[in-house]
Amino acid sequence: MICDELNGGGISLNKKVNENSKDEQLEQYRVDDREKALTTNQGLKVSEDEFSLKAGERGPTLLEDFHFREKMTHFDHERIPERIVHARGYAAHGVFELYESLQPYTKAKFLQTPGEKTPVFVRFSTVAGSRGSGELARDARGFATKFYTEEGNYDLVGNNIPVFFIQDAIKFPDLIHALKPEPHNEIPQAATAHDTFWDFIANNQEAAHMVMWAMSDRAIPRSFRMMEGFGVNTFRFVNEEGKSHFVKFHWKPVLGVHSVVWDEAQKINGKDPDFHRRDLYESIENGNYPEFEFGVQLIAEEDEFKFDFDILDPTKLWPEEEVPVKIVGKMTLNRNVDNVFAETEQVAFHPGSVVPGIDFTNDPLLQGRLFSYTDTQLIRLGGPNFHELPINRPVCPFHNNQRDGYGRQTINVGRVSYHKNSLAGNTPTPVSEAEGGYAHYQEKIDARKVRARSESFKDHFSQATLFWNSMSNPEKIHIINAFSFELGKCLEISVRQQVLEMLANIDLDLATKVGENLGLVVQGNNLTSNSKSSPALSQLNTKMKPDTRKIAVLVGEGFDADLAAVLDALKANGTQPEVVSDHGGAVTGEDGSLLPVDHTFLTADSVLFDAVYVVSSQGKTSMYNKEASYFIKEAYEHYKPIGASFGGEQLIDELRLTGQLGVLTKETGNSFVDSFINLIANHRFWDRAV
Ligand code: HDE
Repeated sequence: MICDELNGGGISLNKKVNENSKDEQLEQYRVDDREKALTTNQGLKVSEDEFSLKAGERGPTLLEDFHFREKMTHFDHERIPERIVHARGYAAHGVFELYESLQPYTKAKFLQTPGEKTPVFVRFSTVAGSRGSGELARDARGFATKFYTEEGNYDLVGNNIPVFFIQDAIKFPDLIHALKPEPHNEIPQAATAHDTFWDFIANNQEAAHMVMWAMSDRAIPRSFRMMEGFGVNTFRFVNEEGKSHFVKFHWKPVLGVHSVVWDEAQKINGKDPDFHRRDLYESIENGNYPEFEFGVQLIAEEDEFKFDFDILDPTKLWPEEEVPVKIVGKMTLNRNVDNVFAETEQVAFHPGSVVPGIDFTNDPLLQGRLFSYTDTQLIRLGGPNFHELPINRPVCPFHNNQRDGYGRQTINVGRVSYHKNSLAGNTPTPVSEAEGGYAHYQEKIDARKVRARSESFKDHFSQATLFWNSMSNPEKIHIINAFSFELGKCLEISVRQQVLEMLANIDLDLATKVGENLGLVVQGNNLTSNSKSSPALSQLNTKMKPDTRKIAVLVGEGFDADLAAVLDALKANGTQPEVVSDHGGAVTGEDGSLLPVDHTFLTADSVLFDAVYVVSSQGKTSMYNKEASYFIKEAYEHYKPIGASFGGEQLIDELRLTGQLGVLTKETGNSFVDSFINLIANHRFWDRAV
């Protein structure tokens, strides 16, 4: 489609929408202040910016100092309300490319032609914490994508967990009140480990399934680049013939789904609370563009009732083994934002921003979301014109009779701002469905108005059990430990006991083990008898790749001259070795060569790396050995791969780690690199005795 008009800062004239369209549009708003004269906002050149205007050098500041007043007033108003949920987020630009046409299922233009590219903007987030909170909180992650299509913006506002806590949007304020820090003391920040959250869960057992995910490794991702995304709600595709399919959306990370361990997560929150945003930012700056494949699960309308769960229930997933995920495209994030406030903070997503061919279902959570998102932007972004902010503007023209409001930028010319009219030839005018006008799917509804929940939504445990059954042994241990940690932080024994009884409805063994850790006895029985499992749910079945993994290379003075070749080989295999030593600057090799030091033991920590490589050094101090030993032992306890060569084996031996699972000491040269890369690709060695 050709965008044939310039629309209030829209894209250039007569230009087809392509992967660069959004960037070109944003370019019109970029301002580079470097090497310019300082002015006020009125454009007046300023001669002095150090001192306010005073009555005498030691006298009071004068009201007439308009420069001081403007500067200070602007500063005083620089903050806007943070998002009530998903406040802590980070975003990037990218492109979505379609592999396979979805034309049989949807008429959405950006999903028709293989090879078609659409600009996207993606914001990842945690849910519970405020804007400055640590990023390794145990929490779901938001995964919101804005597609700037030729038919308008399409927002896929998802999470990294495929189900949700509640079935009806009316309970969302209750859930979030329980989840957020407790109101009497505002503790704890960005954590579910407190009484009100677990009290809510135990008394609203539709949350059983989601809480299993939230206590699993999924809630502590290694990277935004290594987590799945899910649309969660059931949407509807409608094709050119008007035929409809139910659809669930998926993002699958090309690097696989990987997590850190809980002890590590807590330490990272202290050592580097920006760990996830730094990872995303640096990956893009280094050209390691994060990639996610796009998939859809489709159910024909006539098959709506063929499943042993209600396909509109947002606490249920569609097992991939029953309804395969059809991979049809890929998104690549390739550009960091220029300004976090202007883009990441001001972006406004809305699951109701759809294009022709994508429609809603009666999923009662989705129905409520359709109201909430615009409403929240009105307070957060200060009025009804947030669609005019550069990051939110569609790349195609938009015309209607909406006018005025705070911060209006468009100058709508002419005197007609109403429909119908004769003075402007009855324009802007609605267009037919055939011409691209959005027409809602004509679903037949024949019902009474009731405040009720469908009987088909009342099984809260079968899929919670399915999830549990699908976990590998280490994943089960992590879940048991997570429940034990969270409930252990609850002050009310009654809350702990109630959750334990809920767990007994999912799996008696799970409940018993958590009970043992808490010193409590399970009273109830296992309600469910679901023995099904879904291999797709276990992270042990994910893709294993060494790409972009960070290796801490522990080096002291006097290292072997052949080390450089090993580091090059590790880089050639896609990993990122970074040198850590006991001092900054550079370390000197036995042949006099210099190796720049990236971090010292003061500024780096094993929790910030995926693997450790230990190299000998003749000039090691006892302090070096102490620091390196701590580093290695901690990495070992977090199940990470460890390699040693050029005499580094000695320290590994002293730590009694030689021969342990995932510890490589016996090989050298290319064989060492190959074996070490395999260990790194393995991510963690869960079966290691710690
Ligand atoms: Fe949201 N959600 N949500 N949510 N949500 C918001 O909108 C809401 C839900 C999700 O990076 C808010 O702009 C209700 C499910 C993401 O800017 C708010 C319900 C899923 C983001 C809101 C849900 C999400 C939000 C707060 C239950 C996964 C961050 C700020 C009916 C599919 C988007 C904002 C960004 C943000 C409401 C449930 C994902 C208050 C009422 C399920 C990724 O409107």
